[in-house]
Amino acid sequence: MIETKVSQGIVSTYFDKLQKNLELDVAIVGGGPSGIVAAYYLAKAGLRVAQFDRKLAPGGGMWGGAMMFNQIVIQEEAMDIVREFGINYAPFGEGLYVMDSVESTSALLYHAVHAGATVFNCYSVEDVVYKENRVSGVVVNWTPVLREGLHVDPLNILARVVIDGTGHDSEIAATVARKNGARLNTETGGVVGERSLDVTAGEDEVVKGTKEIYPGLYVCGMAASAVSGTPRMGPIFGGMLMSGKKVADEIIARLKK
Ligand code: 48F
Repeated sequence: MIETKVSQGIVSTYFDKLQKNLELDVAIVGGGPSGIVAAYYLAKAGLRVAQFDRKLAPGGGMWGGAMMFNQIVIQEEAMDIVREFGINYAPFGEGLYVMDSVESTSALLYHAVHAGATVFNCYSVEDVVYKENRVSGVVVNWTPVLREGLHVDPLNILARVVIDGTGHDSEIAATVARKNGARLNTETGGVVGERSLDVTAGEDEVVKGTKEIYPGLYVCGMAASAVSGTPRMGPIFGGMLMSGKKVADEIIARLKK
């Protein structure tokens, strides 16, 4: 019967997909622009990568441009990445380019999945797997389960490295520090906290702050900014794309040795 065939198609292939992703090279927490760019380059390099986002529609803060004016701005230094994803753009002077935020976000997501990354939406990462003083995976649960406060245990997924791409709250780095008394590779040993807005410094420093901050745990995007205490930069997205590419390049160099 067609009705059950439809259900079978979904259930059997979904559980195949989940099972294939229980042991990963890279688990990316958060589906914002930095994490999606990282997913794309990691998958393109042939690594097993999955990305988990608690929302129904991953994409983080990129869909809405600024104040829901759905345009974004990107500077010259990041334009190679924009071209790699085939996004339309228009020059706006002073080395800046504008593009449609909906086209940009959907292009990032499309290319990441097409390159071989698996995106699990509606998944919240509530903890990490922490063994022998290193981060070794993620602990996931359905977002609606957590929102409802239901008493349901999560599932565990192992990964050789984990990327915290959770944005302004740097949730994973904060969890690792808080729960395990872990000393992060930052000035204070903890999450320093993002500073107020400075576009130039923010864009530059977010890329510098993109690194391994604890054995097995990397940060990218606004999570990198929050962890290292660098300024926010507002709705210019080049730093997010470059941060995603940098974290991917570092991990590829390490895991492909
Ligand atoms: O914040 P977000 O867009 O990440 P980003 O890559 O980009 C930041 C920019 O959008 C913007 C900015 C730059 O100019 O300031 O804000 O740093 O997206 C983070 C994603 O992570 C998900 C969340 O739903 C969002 O889509 N997320 C956060 N915590 C968790 C999570 C979690 N614990 N588990 C799963 N997903």
